[in-house]
Amino acid sequence: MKALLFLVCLLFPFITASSVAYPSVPDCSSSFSDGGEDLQPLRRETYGSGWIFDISHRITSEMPAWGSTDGLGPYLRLRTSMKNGSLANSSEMKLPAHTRTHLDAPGHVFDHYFDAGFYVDSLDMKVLNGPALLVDVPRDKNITAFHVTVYPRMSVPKFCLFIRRLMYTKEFDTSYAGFTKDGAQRLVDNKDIKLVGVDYLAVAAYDDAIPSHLVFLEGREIILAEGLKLDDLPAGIYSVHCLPLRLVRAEGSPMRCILIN
Ligand SMILES: *[C@@H]1O[C@H](CO)[C@@H](O)[C@H](O)[C@H]1NC(C)=O
Ligand SMILES: *[C@@H]1O[C@H](CO)[C@@H](O)[C@H](O)[C@H]1NC(C)=O
Ligand SMILES: CC(=O)N[C@H]1CO[C@H](CO)[C@@H](O)[C@@H]1O
Repeated sequence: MKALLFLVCLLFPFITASSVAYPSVPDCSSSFSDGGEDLQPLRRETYGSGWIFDISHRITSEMPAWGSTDGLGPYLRLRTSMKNGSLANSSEMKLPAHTRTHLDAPGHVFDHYFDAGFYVDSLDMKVLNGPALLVDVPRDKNITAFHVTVYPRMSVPKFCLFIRRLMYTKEFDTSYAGFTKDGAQRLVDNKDIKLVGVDYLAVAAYDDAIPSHLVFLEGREIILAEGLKLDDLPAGIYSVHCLPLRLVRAEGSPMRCILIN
């Protein structure tokens, strides 16, 4: 067994678990109704007896998209339709690679890495699947080195949690907080942290998003997970499993992520 040590945001102790059942999902559920009254699919946020948490957001045209006031917009269309006499319904989709719950590969902010082929398909699945620590951080402050104390010999990939609920507004919110350069550097210096995840669309504040991305991705060791659905989850240790698409020539990919308690 690996020793588990902790990343602690010193000034801001862990919150206690929300009494609200995980999670609040204002943008889905009732609007879906396939088939007749008796034919209703069950859509869940947790699986098993509540020990598997779905931390990916549903993709809908209403969801916030980077820099957009109108959300993602239509992204799916039926190419063939049974109602039109085809043998099957078959849709096609068109999405930005950095849509909703997604990851950033090194080629996202380093042109020479992109040219050299550090695409999503080159990422180490071991980094995306393993022990994770979910940390609560203040929603309205950038995370600086001052806020992050990393104990040595930490051997778990890390998630940092922002409870901002911004993913539920259609309009892209430029006021979200993220890692400053020195905050990012502190995690990079730790060496054991290979996965950094946040719950809004980028790991660093809108005004100054690139420098922290550069710090995180330069070593090609850290994978950034963005747009996670972490609301109402208690801080603590989980097992994380993220599966991006095996895209060649893409510096990002939507992915499905779960946490197992
Ligand atoms: C069905 O066919 C009509 C007429 O060709 C077309 O306008 C419509 O877009 C088609 N719908 C789908 C879902 O394929
Ligand atoms: C976070 O940092 C950015 C870039 O320096 C700055 O524009 C923003 O106001 C900061 N946000 C907060 C909440 O301090
Ligand atoms: C399963 C599925 O997507 N069914 C769709 C097939 O296409 C018709 C339109 O022709 C839709 O109404 C169905 O929802």
